[in-house]
Amino acid sequence: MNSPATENNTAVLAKSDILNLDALFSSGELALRDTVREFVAERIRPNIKDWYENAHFPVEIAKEMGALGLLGMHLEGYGCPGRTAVEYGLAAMELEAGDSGLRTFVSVQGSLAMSAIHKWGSEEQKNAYLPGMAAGEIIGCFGLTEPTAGSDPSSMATFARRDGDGWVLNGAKRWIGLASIAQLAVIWAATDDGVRGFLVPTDTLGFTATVIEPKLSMRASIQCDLEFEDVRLPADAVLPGAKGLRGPFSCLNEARYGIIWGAMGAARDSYEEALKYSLERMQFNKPLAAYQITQQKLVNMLLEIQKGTLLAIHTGRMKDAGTLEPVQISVGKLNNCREAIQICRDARAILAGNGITLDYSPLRHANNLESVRTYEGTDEIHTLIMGSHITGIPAFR
Ligand code: TGC
Repeated sequence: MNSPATENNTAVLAKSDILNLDALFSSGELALRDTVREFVAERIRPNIKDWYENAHFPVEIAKEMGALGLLGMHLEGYGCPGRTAVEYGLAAMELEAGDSGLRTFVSVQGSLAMSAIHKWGSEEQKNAYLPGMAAGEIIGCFGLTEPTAGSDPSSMATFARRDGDGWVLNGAKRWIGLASIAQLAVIWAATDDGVRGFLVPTDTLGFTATVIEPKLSMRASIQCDLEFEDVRLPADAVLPGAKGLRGPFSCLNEARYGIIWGAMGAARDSYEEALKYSLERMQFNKPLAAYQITQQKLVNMLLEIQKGTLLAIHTGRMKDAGTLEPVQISVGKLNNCREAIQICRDARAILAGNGITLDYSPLRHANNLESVRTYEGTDEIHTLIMGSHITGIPAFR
């Protein structure tokens, strides 16, 4: 039997948008998606195997992403691109089709560090940092999670005490993306006045960032342990608008929102890899795609990709309309991470032995998604946020 794949891969893949979801986007949104898709094809796809194998984050890509308008892209003013939530989502989807680690960089920089300053910072802080961060000249990180405070940030031990006009910071953070290459850290700490956010230049005496390694997931990305030993900060280091956990949680909403889209990017890439492979790979004198079990796997993957993408689009439209609630973000993050990881694993199964090499993307994506389903609220936390919403009973404690 002849294989149709090599004749026209593009035409085969085009049939995968069965519901014609592309019709739900404007021409401007599709153009932005294509630009990011090209960037991923040129800059990420040819290199990701080496970056992943060597646990390398290509720091030079920060300025390239800044030039493309990918950093803080849905923030207004202060040199930020001012794109819509849907456009930001489409970019996240394309970037994560390349690799979750690269999408995570955009997310930590834009949705966490920049959005903390944009939402809660003074005019002076916004002017000092946001233009450079949007350009990728200043890299930021966001320190909330601690060695003993992951799902429950209210138990954080990091403390900032008043010292004259300023502050002295002591404590530790864990799993902080980009921290060893960042110039600026947004650090959340308990104070006598509740949780506050602080802007900490990473060259401040007493600030240490140590890369966590080796990792089995998100290897083309950096996560760190942080230590603060009598870190002295001026009075104007504090973010004036943020008081209590609402401050960091509202930034997590932004990052969780991007994941709804990003996870579907990793799933789509895995599906496409499996579809192409199944059309080319001959066994028992016919392509794998000719077997009913393979077709069932592919169809089940595609069903969830189309549903998950619809969920992302709906969520994005609500965000742009200003009606999106945190519990609705939990719906998308929980569902799309859960489905994406299953899709990547099923794609790996179609690739069989070849699927365990870095020559193919699905197992790399599946491993990455173990991190993605864990950070910004685990599956369990998003389940409990929804459970609390529908029953009125918070079961976190
Ligand atoms: P609770 O008492 O319910 O709320 C405390 C205050 O926060 C408000 N709030 C939110 N505000 C905006 N958006 C949300 N999603 C919010 N969730 C809660 C709430 O209204 C309240 O405000 P106020 O003004 O009344 O004080 O808080 P809780 O502690 O009971 O919440 C429970 C729970 C489980 C929902 C929460 O703790 C939670 O979401 N836990 C998960 C934490 C999480 O996602 N951590 C991941 C952090 S990722 C990270 O640090 C690394 S970033 C990635 C990287 O660097 O690579």
